[in-house]
Amino acid sequence: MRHNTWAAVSGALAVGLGVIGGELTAAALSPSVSPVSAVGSSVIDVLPSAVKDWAVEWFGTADKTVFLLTIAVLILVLALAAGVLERRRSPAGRAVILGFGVLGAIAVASRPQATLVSYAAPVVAALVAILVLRALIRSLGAWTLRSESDAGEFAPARRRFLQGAVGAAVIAAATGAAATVVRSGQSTVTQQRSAITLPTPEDTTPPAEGSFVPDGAELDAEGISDLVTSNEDFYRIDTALVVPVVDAAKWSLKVTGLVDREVEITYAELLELPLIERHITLACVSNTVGGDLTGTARWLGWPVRELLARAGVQDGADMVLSRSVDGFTAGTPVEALTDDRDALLAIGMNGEPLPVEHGFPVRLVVPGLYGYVSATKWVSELEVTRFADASAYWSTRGWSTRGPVKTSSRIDVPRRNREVPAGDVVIAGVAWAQHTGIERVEVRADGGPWQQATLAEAISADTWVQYSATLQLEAGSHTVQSRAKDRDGVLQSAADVAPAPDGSEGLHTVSFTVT
Ligand SMILES: Nc1nc2c(c(=O)[nH]1)N[C@H]1C(S)=C(S)[C@@H](COP(=O)(O)O)O[C@H]1N2
Ligand SMILES: [Mo]
Repeated sequence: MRHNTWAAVSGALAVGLGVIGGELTAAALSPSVSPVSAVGSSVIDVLPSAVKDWAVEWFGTADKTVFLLTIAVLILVLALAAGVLERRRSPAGRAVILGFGVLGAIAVASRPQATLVSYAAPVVAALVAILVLRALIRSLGAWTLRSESDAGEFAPARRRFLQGAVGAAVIAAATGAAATVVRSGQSTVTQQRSAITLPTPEDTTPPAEGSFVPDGAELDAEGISDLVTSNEDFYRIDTALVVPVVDAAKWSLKVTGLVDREVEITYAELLELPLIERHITLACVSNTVGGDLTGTARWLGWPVRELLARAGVQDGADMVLSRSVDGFTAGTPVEALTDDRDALLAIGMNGEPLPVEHGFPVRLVVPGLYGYVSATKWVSELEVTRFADASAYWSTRGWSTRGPVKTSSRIDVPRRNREVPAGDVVIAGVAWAQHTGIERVEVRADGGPWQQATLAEAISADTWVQYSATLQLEAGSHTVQSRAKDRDGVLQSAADVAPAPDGSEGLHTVSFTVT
């Protein structure tokens, strides 16, 4: 192999060892802020305002694996370059690595969870990478020199370099494996979560005399969305590259800002309070018409208004800026958290403690508002403030400050491009207008007259409702649409509107073949 190739390999080995050293240091000292996750999260935070269209897509479909792979490839390319640079123009390669160490430290500094010990990880990473690179490139230099001056003499120098390189690779593999084991050992929060016994709610969703779901809330239409979405199937949207790991025993929520007195509540205190359980349909503002970024769960929690009442919201405050441990913020109208709609500080989802990726130990759930302005997961602070004085995460990135959910309906069956037998064709799906409720749903085929669908019983105004209709369709291709009307008499918008900046509009349109 050419010497430049070996120099590049040296760069990759050095940076690889450095990254592993940094991740191990972070695992030991500061688990929630590793250099790699900090760099990734910083890139996510910085990019959207710079590349707006791209941000819109990122917001909708957070493809974290592709993103992490891209970062890994970028690091690899730079590591290879650093190796070659170090061989040709020492210490330029080490300077590149030092530069990356500094960037890593800046990224760590930008993380809200960072403490002083968090900086140990980028320092260790840079130090290890620099020392290994220098050692390998020196030994490569000795071999190169010999091979140029005396072909017979270069065997020992070559052997020494190869031993060093193989040694580094073996150490990288071993520590990499060790790091994986350490990381999986950090599942203490997962264990803690499964050990929690949720209290019995004082009150459940009306009209729940002994049952959460009224008779007739579920229609018998094959392929229709489950009325209650399972935790496994529930959509997930957040900016967290690595799911925040929050120890419930150490968790607390502070109420600050324009309040008569700051109050703080712990998880143990929350468990002792009279909790209520509500079915609430959550929706993401990025959901496209007919999309699947919406779901209904049974949430167990304490009404946010009770906590705000303890603190005493001062006159003039109109917004609560909820903050997550990972820095995400949402700006919610005070009114939505204090009126009768039962906005919750949720600790349970469908009978289980909140899943880690859905906000364990505590999150907000507010009926009627899109998640980005209300549903803060891993919530740690409620700052009572004014819309005029504060902006939330997505509001500074081109999304609307206010985010009421728009009335919408979705066709679940028939699926797009399916073949269905001629005759009675069942059109079924779900419709939602959180906090207002659905009055009726209509469907039509091929632009014909609207026909009223059968509406199931609603659990509450805050949940979606199943509907179904039977149309007579002849063989051939057909297109069906649905539209909902809310209980204020407002019809679902038929305009073709994209999700940004305040939610999609339009009629879900599904084409299929009748045979
Ligand atoms: N900490 C945190 N909370 C967050 C977000 C986030 O990025 N970080 N995303 C919000 C958005 S945009 C939505 S739609 C909901 C989604 O909640 P889910 O992932 O439990 O479905 O969470 C909200 N809460
Ligand atoms: Mo969202």
